Amino acid sequence: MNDLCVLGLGYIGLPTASIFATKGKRVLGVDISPAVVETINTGRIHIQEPDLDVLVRAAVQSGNLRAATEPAPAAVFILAVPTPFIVQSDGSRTPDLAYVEAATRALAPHVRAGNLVILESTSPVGTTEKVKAWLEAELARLGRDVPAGLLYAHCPERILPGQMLKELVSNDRIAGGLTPAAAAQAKALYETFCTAQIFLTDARTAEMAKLTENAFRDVNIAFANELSLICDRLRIDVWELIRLANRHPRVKILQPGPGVGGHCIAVDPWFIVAAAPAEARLLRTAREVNDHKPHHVVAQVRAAAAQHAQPVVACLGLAFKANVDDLRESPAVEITAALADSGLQVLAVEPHVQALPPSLSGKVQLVGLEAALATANVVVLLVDHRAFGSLTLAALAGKTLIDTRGQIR
Ligand code: SAJ
Repeated sequence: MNDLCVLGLGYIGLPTASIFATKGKRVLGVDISPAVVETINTGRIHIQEPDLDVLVRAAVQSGNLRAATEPAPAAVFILAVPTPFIVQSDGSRTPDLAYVEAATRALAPHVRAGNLVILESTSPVGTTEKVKAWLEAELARLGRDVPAGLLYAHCPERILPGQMLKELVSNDRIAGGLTPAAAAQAKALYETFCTAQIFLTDARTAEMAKLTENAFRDVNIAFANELSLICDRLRIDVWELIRLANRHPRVKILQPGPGVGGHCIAVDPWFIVAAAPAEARLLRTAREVNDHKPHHVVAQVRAAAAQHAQPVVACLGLAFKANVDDLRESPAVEITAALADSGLQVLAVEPHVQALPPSLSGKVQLVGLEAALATANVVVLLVDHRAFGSLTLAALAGKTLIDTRGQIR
């Protein structure tokens, strides 16, 4: 029998399944995509993350990691599926737990007495309780009794894209159980590879802790983004301002950018806002400030383009942040699409992808950095990729530069 069955082989499930496998656990990785399953079973990967290819290859070659489209019995089940939000007609965002519910229900034929079910997906408060209720409802539907001693815990991941493998091992973790025994068993499991501290708590506190961490960062980035708008109005260099203010021993302002992207920080605060709308006023405003920033950048670029008789805009970077290939919820994609939709000729440079996402294909041309700089007269730095690190103001002489990351000096 498998020691572990990990449901969802994306940015969290795949590294987690692989690291357990390299530590000697027999792991079945499950994904609904046959293409993902086939890729992993041949020791390759479908996402980009430094050193993940080496880890997955080692896990598969050891014989301890196997991928399939259906779960199978295991001692521990880990749910690592997406938890997006749904935009309601009134503009509010509510969590979409459909993937968690479907993955939980898929476990029902396979759970046995004493199994531990761990929810790793970032989830609204109360989701671990729902996992238990969904599993019990599905067992009833199948005519099965609830196996004795099933345990449930929430152990949110905290790893930073771009540094996942390091942080997987060295970040402190939280193990929140529906019961103390569940939390203790989850802790014992993660000690297989986690060299940092693992703190025990209840599932609701663990769920809220994960949301709180990302909401904290969102509010702090919103502060920086709001400062950048204020500085634009007051004709102050925001980067210089932040550098100077951060010399105060208790001030640590983050960096403004084109907006906040990715599947975590731009999403998770909404789970708190949806659960406590009257109280979460600052969190909602931070989301609105960060979501507004791409519109500000689009307006800046359009104003700059209007100064040229035949404007050609080069958008440098499409990923949601530096040195990753992830275009999900990327403000850079949103800005590039909006510029193309406004009728401008737009070239996109993204060294981390081979093809444009659907929202851009047919609208903009994906080109190399040199080709873009040879043609464009308006250059918009959207992502501070290392690949753009050698760009200087001198090299861009004669062009209008909009540097949303404050990188080019
Ligand atoms: N950003 C700024 N200015 C900054 C820092 C970030 O504009 O000073 C932007 C980035 O460009 C990006 C977005 O914010 O668009 C988010 O990037 P990030 O690097 O702050 O965070 P993520 O989304 O890659 O990962 C976060 C991390 N959470 C925290 O740092 C509290 C990570 O530890 C979590 O595991 C991850 O979310 C997750 O999966 O929840």
